[in-house]
Amino acid sequence: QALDAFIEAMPKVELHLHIEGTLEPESVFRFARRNGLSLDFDSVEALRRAYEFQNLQSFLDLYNATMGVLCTEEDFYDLTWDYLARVARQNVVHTEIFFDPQGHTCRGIPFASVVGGITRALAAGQQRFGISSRLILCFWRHLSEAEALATWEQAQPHLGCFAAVGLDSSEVGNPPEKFRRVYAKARAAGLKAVAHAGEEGGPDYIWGALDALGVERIDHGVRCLEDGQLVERLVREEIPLTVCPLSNVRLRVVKNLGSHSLSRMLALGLRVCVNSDDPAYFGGYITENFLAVRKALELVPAQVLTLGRNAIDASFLDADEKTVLH
Ligand code: ES4
Ligand code: ZN
Repeated sequence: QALDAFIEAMPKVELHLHIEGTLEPESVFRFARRNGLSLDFDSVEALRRAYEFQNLQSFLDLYNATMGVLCTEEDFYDLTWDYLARVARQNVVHTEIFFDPQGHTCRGIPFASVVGGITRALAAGQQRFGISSRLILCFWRHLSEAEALATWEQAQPHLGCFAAVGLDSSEVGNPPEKFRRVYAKARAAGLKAVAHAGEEGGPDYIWGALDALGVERIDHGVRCLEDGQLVERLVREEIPLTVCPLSNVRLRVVKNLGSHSLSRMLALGLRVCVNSDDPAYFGGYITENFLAVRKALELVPAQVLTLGRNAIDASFLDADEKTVLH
């Protein structure tokens, strides 16, 4: 397939990537060993076999547990560096990275160690690989508004490190409206806003993210198709949707890739792009996601180009930086 060679060579922009979701089983063991922690798994193979999920929650249970091996600033540096070194080989030129501070501060890890390790690696990755980046602070939506507000306070000395705030973890039962106030504070401080919505939750969660949180992008958003008026608005307002095809299959948001609505969303004029979400857990980084949808949905070159360009346009890069990538 000539298009596959094009996909591999294409300079790519990633907009939906949880840095803790790049924790490969080998690294779980490496970090556990150097931090003197014991694991519930006997081997790398046993851990990898546990990467089999029924739904979002069964994934989050494992993800929230394995990130417990990340303890020191050096761990966060190495995690981020390993990710950048890997995707440099996939021709990723710009990446916007989520992190979950509450997954670490709840274990007594200083906020500054997390942010320091990640941002030092991002700066080194820019130097070494020429990969530009933005960092997005995510609130865990299964925790309370008070805990999100406390996290926002802890973030104050580091606001210059963040391009945006985001919202992730268990969607259903934790609607966007719960975080209206903390998002208002973040936007008042000059940050942009994104939120996971319409992955397991219905169209109401997407309406809520737009209206209560003022987001500029929707992460996932695949369930927007259940609401014609919502689709019309997303098209009219050119709201980007950061779709994650392999994630949707592995978390059983869709039955299989062949029934994924990505090409239908493109045809409707939605600003969709292809992303990897938690690549260590879902079987692929951005190139594998592109190759899998190319094959399953029989994408043509124009569709691949649109997906790649949508990501450039939807990024938080400056207008002149976008022009260079186009
Ligand atoms: C996530 Cl796929 C997904 N959905 C919601 N929250 C998340 N955190 C990490 N991956
Ligand atoms: Zn995600």
